[in-house]
Amino acid sequence: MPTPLERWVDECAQLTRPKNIHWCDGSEAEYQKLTKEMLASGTLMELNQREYPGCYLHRSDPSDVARTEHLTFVCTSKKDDAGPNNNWMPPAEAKEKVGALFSGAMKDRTMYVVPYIMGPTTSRYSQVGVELTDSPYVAVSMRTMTRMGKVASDRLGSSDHFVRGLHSIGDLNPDRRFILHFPEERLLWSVGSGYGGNALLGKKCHALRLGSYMAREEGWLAEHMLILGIEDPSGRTTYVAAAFPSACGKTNLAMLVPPVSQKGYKVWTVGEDIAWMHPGPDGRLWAINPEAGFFGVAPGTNMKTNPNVMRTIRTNTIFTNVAVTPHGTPYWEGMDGPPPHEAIDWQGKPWTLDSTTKAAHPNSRFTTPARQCPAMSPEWENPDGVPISAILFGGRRASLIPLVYQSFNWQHGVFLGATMASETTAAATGAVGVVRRDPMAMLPFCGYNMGDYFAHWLRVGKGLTNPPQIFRVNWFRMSPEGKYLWPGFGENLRVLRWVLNRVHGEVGAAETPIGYLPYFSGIDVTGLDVSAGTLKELLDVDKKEWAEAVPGQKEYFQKYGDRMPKELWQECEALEKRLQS
Ligand code: OXD
Ligand code: MN
Repeated sequence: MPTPLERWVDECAQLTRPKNIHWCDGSEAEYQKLTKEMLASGTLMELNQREYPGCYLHRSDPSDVARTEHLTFVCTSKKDDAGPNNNWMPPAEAKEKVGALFSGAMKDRTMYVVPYIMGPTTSRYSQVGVELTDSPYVAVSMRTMTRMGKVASDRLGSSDHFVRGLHSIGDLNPDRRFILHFPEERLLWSVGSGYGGNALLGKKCHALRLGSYMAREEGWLAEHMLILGIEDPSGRTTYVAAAFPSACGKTNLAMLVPPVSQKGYKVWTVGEDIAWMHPGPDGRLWAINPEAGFFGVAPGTNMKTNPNVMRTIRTNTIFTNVAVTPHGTPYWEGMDGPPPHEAIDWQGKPWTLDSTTKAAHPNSRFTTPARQCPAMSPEWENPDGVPISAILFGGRRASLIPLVYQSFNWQHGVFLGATMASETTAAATGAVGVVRRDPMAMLPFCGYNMGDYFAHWLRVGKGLTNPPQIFRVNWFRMSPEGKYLWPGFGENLRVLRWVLNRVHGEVGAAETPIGYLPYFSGIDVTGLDVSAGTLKELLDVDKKEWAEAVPGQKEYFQKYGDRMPKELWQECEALEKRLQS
């Protein structure tokens, strides 16, 4: 009797007609073999193996360099269940339309059967998925990003309980590119892209879009959040989860290195992009990182902004769309040291210092194993996860939002997350630098109606006897002259210290209309080039500006009609009232 997996592989092979089928075991030998084949075909290029052993370069099609949100669909039976936050197609229509693109798509290609686990191998919170792909680049990247191969097929056995993901790079034409989610069937279909979040289906498609849908059904949270532990000088470690929109410094924050001034503190990385959080028997929220690797943004990464990741990516890393120096080493804008005089740019064209174009694509990436990161927490693969004491919501905002503030309670905290907005970045196609609403940094990743998502957050909070405290942060506030007011990076630890002090009830705070703000003495700025005046600007709450912002928030909530929980409307009104008094 064929297993459910064998039956489904057979069905997909009937549709896509691959020349061969390769069942991935996830072994080192298999990785080496696939790498060798990709070097021969030009899919990968060798980087300087003395300086970057086991590291390769991949160049994607120039039309395929970021997640494509406008081609991403949630196909629920009812349109309202996908919500105004998602593109929607009826499932039958989606299958017909995109089925035609899959038909014969793997002719002359190998289909790789990629079983994977999201989450630590033995955790009860982990999930098995299987991606069928015609891209060996995807297969090897999945080995880095997940627990891939035999370990996953062993866990699956003959069970029918797994997320099914069918992926073909198709012909890479954006007119024939679709990333489809069928949450009611735990099914993913992606065609026409070989890039990151579009193609490595375990990450955004499974762990976030389907994950969030399943989390609502089952009473937990799948979030676009890093997880870190902060060990203080007394040896106490406190765990924090933090949501930031794409390319807002999440990876850097997750691996923060305390500056010398912050002696005795240590930051431990548990995850840098996604958190699965379950209510525990003790009334706390427990988080696991479903991933096993980092798919991080390269530009701007250097020994100052993130020394830990710079060390991580020196071996066994695939770089995508970075530039290469004549020495065969990777290069991107913002790397350490002077830029090279000449290089080969991300499209394989000659580049010189005088060029007006970027050498690396602004969304160029590294795919690297988490276990190589020197800051990984000893708890990062704990099957029970880590207990979360604080949740941060952050965005990139030049004005309005203070450096940090705390919600009055869980419901108000959900309101802070729901009203998040941020300036857009290069992580998705579209204009960069435009302020867009991005509730909880989940706008591109929530696999169902966001009104229902807010209601789910409220419900989860009600079930926690010891919920995390909720904060908003903004490292990006600017002076009227356009200068960043806060130094950011490692110095963000000073803000995290206030968060810890609040969580442990060790410091007071000023009650303002928007939430609890630090007293000036609450943020340690010793030794920083941050004057008392600057700190005042960073923590300023301009009641008039805030009052002007509320109608925009209400207008956004209106989009969700009767799916919008009344509690969040009450929060709007309560905020308005506090601003008037
Ligand atoms: C990512 C993203 O790749 O958020 O993590 O775009
Ligand atoms: Mn992300």
